[in-house]
Amino acid sequence: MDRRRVTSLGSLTRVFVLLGAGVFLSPGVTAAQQKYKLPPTSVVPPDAKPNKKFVLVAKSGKIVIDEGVVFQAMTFNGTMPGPLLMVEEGDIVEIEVRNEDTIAHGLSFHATYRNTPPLVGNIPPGQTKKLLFRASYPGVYMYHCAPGGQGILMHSFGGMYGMVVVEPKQDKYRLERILGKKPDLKIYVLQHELYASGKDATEGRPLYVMFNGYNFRYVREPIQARPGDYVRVYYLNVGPNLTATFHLVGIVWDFMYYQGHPRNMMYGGQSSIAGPTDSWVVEFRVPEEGPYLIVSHSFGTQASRGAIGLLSASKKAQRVASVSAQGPQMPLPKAEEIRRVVDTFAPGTPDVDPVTVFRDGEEAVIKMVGNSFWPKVAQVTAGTRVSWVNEDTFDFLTGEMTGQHDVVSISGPETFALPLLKHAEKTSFTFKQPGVYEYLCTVHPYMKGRVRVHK
Ligand SMILES: [Cu+2]
Repeated sequence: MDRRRVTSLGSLTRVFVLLGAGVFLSPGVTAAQQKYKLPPTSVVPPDAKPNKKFVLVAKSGKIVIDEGVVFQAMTFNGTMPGPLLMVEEGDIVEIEVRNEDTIAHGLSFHATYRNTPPLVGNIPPGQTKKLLFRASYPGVYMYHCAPGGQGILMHSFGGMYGMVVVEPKQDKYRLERILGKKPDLKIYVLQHELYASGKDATEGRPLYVMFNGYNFRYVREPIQARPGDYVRVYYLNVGPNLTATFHLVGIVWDFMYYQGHPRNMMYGGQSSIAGPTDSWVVEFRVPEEGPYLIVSHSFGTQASRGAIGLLSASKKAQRVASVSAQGPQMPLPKAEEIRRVVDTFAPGTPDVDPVTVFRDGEEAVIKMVGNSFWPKVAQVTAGTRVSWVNEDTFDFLTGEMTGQHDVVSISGPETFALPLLKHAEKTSFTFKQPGVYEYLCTVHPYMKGRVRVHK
């Protein structure tokens, strides 16, 4: 700006602005600032006595994610998402993490304002570790498995995550203050993606995107409410890849709070945008009877893939006080009732992992990407050289923490054990005997592939 043009009028304006700020703005801001007490971090002495305790058990297993659809998951406590953990601001919390699996796991706990990897970072099979912390900040947080390095990313694709809510003590949510009551209904919604392969996972092409562990879970069983109800939604987008826009058809939020902190308040709003691990608390009143769709407004990649629910309002609704973000615990269907098995890291049913046929005389190249082989099932004729190339770029560290892979036969007419590969390294084997060969990566034993060799 030309300084000569900043005349006495400019100076006068500045005086008014300063006066205005002093007279009208400062007292409010200052009062709020004065009232606000900066919380301590989460660091507590090792002998601090927890007033809340939780146990998270890491294990792998099959879970049901749709009618007749089974997912080979890595879980906390056998469900995906794992348990909904609720504490209050200021609580001293102990989380015991037991690894009952055959591979390393760990824990990353986003409500914790301290260095957690030395405490619960990498937990070998059979071991138990503990995290002790103060829940310093209110909000809606994610927790997930964190064995370290590449394993942190892969175990998130496997389904090891859940929601943590730290209820505020210092402040209240605005609608609670205005209405002078607690919510009639609390809905905890965790949005998450499932991938058919490590390749899809690293490319962000989900097979399913769901709320709380099951495709269209709340379309099948709508959440009940009554007109006039005060509803508070705790929404967390786990991802692990996609950004979501959470929306309720027919509702304008009265208030929304970014990350669930009561001070991060906005008025009104149709949707809340959430990248992976972003969260919101949104509050509204149920305006009248009727169905209200709960969706991720990313229609093609998310809503159509399972991220739709229903809030059903009627005067005589039998409503519950809260809807948990924990995945359902359903018995596995009988063998003949299983339509599909999805396994991100190993061959599932042929409809998700069809056979890729390589032509004669062509080099058959199988990629290793996202701790899975691609294609997972290959077909070649006898005498064909098959090559494996490692497309995983995180080739630091070792064990579950690395993206280095090898190729070792489990069964088949011939045996082979090919060397450990770093990123962009390649190895080959020529199959001479016809038959079906099953193989795995010994670093990540759940990473499996199959080669069918024809005459
Ligand atoms: Cu894990």
